[in-house]
Amino acid sequence: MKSIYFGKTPMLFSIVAIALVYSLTGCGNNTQNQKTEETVDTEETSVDISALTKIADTTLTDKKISVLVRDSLTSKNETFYIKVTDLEGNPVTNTNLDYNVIMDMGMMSHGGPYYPIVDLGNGLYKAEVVFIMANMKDMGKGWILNTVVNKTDTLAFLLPVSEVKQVRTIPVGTKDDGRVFVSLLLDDEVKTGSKPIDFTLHKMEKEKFPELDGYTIEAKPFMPDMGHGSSGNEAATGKGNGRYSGTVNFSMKGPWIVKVNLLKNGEKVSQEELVFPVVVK
Ligand SMILES: [Cu+2]
Repeated sequence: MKSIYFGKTPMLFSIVAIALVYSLTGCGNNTQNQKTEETVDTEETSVDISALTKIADTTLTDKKISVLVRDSLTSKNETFYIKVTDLEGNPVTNTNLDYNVIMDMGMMSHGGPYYPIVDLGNGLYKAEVVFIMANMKDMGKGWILNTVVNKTDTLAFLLPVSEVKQVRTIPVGTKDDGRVFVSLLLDDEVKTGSKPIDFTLHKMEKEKFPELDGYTIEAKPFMPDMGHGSSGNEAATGKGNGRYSGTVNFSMKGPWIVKVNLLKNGEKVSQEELVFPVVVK
């Protein structure tokens, strides 16, 4: 059930149970008995569940599936969480959970890049999706998260994905891979100093968006108002699975941009330089 649905009828999949749950605000609906005190360790950081906001939930006969986000979902590379509990709210750990995403734009539908689900234990699962655009008013249902429970039940959640404040995902043409989505994983505001800078790359291949390795990502901070850059920057190199990590140095407070180019064998292979704004506090 990993298919991505194109065409006018994206919801024509075999469904035992469908629930469309939508909440316009971060306050969530039916947020009773959410005792979320526990902390789950993942490979990179621990997830503080109490800091997450429930944006949607639905109930199957014997379990409840909730979608949790850190703040809200915007048009960029986003990590969010899916929680499985019994009807009393206790974690259910033996679920086979999978997911895919599709954007229903009314006249057409398309997918987007997404990473395989990660079982964090204790009924909590991590999903990571690059929302390559925001939901558009009066144009279809917008982004739909299909969660597949035990390979049989598909639950469709409407995801409220709004326009990102500072652009973090930009498509660019490349020499070898056609259109590539470059996603910067950096907050809108960061502190001064040297820090890691992470990217993901995905290309388009028919209806899919595979992870893209084999590049070096040059990331150069620049302060347009003052006409200077900084020293101590290191290009982002591949870590596998389309993930890249480098170092940038924001040497003073104020508005910066990060100028990004894709390189192969030291040669620039992206059609244009990408510009990501960052506010340094
Ligand atoms: Cu779209």
